[in-house]
Amino acid sequence: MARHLITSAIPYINGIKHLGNLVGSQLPADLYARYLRQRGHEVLFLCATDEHGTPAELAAAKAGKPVTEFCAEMHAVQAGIAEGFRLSFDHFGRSSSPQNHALTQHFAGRLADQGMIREVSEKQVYSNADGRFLPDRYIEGTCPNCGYDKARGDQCENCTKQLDPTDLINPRSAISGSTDLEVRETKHLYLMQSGMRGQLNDWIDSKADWPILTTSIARKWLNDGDGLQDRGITRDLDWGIPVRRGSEDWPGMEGKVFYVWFDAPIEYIACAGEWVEAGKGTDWERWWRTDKGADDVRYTQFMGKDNVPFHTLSFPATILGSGEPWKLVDYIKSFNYLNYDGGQFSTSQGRGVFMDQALEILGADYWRWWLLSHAPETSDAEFTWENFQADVNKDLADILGNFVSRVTKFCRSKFGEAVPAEGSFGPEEEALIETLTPRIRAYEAHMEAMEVRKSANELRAIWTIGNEYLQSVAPWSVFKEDPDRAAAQIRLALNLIRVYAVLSKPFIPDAAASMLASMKTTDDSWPDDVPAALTALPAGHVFEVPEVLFAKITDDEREDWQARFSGVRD
Ligand code: B3M
Ligand code: ZN
Repeated sequence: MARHLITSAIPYINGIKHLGNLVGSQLPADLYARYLRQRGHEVLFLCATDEHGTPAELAAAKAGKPVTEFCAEMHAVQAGIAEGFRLSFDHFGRSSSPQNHALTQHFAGRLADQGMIREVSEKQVYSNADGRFLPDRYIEGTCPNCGYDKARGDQCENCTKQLDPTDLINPRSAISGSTDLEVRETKHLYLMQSGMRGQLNDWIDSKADWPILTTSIARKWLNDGDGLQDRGITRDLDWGIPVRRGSEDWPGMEGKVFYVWFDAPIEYIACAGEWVEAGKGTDWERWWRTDKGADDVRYTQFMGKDNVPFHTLSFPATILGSGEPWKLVDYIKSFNYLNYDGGQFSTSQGRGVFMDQALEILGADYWRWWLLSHAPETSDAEFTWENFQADVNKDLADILGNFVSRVTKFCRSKFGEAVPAEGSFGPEEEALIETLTPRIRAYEAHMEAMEVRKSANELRAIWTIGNEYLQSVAPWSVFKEDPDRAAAQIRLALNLIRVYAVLSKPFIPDAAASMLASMKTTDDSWPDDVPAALTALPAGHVFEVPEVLFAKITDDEREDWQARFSGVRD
């Protein structure tokens, strides 16, 4: 039994995330959190909305609402959708919380005390047409590194390089498209992370077990001459955390706020404080301070590849630079992109299926299963409606659903709705148990290693074993000659349903719950001992035939959805 702190990249507040975002952070984080809880570990799984910065201001303006009201509403919307997908956060916080205000100001103060902050008088892009300073991400242009022509001033989405707006070739305002930009003088705080290259390099070097995707991105920017430049951590904006040095004013910084990427990762920590304030826990420092018990916490972060530089360079620089005993991440699981039907999912262009829309057409388990079993781990993956229909129908309806339905219905018709007592296990049953045991051990190993696709493949194989067993022993034929033998087979198969429910719960929690409910058991103990687990439901234990677990997606539905989601969302 260990203690696991798990965070998922915190979704930005300005809109609802698409399925590509979901599978790249929150969903695999949830899979891991659920699995570890089931195995008896103590888990704190945190997520939040990332609420500051210009995109929130602009989205609020577009919605005609004050930004605080907009954020509160959108937080509630996102929390509801997370619940719809059964994301089992211990707390879903807000980066605009008082806890994050205090902690962000605290970190800035500490960093200043440690000589890690310098003040820079800099020239910043002002848009005459828009009447405002343009934050980095609201300047677009051509990436000097890869030539991509829609690079943003903070980062190139194409090659992941962190940028400064003045690096862009042919810059323009992303708000109005205007090129009438001028440079004005303004003062900002810079985090002196460039001096930490050696320390960060050693830290990344010590992470030999991290996914190559994570370390390759980190190394790329560490070793690239300007990948670890000092970064501005303040902005000329209204909406954000006011720049203060701890609890003191910061002369010269009046009216400015911290950069959203400075305060967002600090929210991982602040969120634990919000969790306590919400009455869900008692001691957050035990998870985050190595001087207060967090040494034995294992901390895992989940995120899409575009978020890796901030988590491997800037946030660790903040933590290390503070000189305080905060917990550093132990493992970063990162993901490639999921593409949509021959192109990219795109929030800005409204292309693809968004989380709210997905739940309008199908239950969470369909999406959870398909997304996780196609997680973009070693390369980008692609969502197509044909593949979604085919795989969901095969895996969930034909393999798992069909097994549950055949076993329970056959039992009801021949023996009634209770586990039959007659007969005993023969060589086929011994063989089944023998194949199952190493499969379950392999599944555990993949789940522990956060190998999402491999875990899904193993789970599917485990379901298939049941179907194949049923097919080969054919209790419906055996029954005619030897009803006792058929009874033993069905006793085993009914027990297999319970075991399947337990193993499948991290992937498809709703179906797992229905399976356990139909088996009328609350025993969801993990099958450490497989033979014993297959006798957990004793002879005479009553059950009921469940409703159809997974209805098949019809061709009509598929075509309908394909048409409905072919355009762009406004
Ligand atoms: N908010 C991801 C996004 O919404 C970004 C992650 C922050 S993690 C500290 O695009
Ligand atoms: Zn680029």
